[in-house]
Amino acid sequence: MSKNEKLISDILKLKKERKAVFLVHNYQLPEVQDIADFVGDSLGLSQSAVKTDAKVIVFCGVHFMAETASILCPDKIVLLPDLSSGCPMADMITADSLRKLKNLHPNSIVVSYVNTPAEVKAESDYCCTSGNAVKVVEKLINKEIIFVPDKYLGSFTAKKTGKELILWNGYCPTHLKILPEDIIKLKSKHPSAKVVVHPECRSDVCDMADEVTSTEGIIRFSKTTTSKEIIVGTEVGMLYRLKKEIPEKVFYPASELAVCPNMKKNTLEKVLWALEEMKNEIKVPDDIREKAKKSIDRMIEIGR
Ligand code: CIZ
Ligand code: SF4
Repeated sequence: MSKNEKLISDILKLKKERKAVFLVHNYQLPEVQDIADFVGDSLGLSQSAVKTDAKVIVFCGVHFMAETASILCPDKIVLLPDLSSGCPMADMITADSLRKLKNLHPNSIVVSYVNTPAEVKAESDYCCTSGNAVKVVEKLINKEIIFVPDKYLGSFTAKKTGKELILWNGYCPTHLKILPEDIIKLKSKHPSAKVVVHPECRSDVCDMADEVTSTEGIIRFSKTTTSKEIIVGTEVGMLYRLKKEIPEKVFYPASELAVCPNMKKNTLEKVLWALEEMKNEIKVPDDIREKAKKSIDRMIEIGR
């Protein structure tokens, strides 16, 4: 038995004993994606968690995603295998700084991207994902709309909806590694390839794409496009799932440098240790949870 096979067999045995479910984000390591019950985006994963009767959720993703699972599943124990796996973009905004911004715009309404700490969601009117930001903002009739923290998703959403948004200077350091020249180079090498990128990419990169969409949107686009070759502008972990689910097509990462170090911290060993010791629990306190849940519920309501 190889080292990984032994680890996986130990993990699966404990998983059964603990009545756990494994939720794994699209950007996680291949071997971690392979043990998942569900692979997907942060909101989709949390919503699938609501539907299971598992007692324990092992969330292989970053901190704000485990918090979102805790907000939607308060009766379940949510474990994050590596507690230090945060999201630098989510940490670019705090509840305090958002309150200050709201004070400057007393008539505004706040939309926060799911990549935010729970305290920020609690200060927000609406939550949104990269997949539904346009739909959420379109629905709002307010004159002043604050959008935090991603200025690139915010700019993309402003352009698509034709609305002016009050933006925050947040960004994803990983997606910023993807440059226009990377797309130009790949397009000249593979002229019939389509380009799909995540809206966390720079605006000039988004402008060059055939489609700008969330990770789940990238899966859908890749399945439905008639093109056999696809250039993918997002975190490189995405390529593993794309190749696995759509083996008949060829995928090129827009940049090999687009690696999110935090997403790679949840290793198989850490999944095992978290389950063995039932440690690294993420629990959002009730007062914050209730307020944060309202912003998520309003978003889900718009999606219906
Ligand atoms: O919400 C998520 O899972 C993120 C951060 C990316 C995406 O577009 O799915
Ligand atoms: Fe945060 Fe970017 Fe990593 Fe996603 S890829 S978790 S937005 S740093």
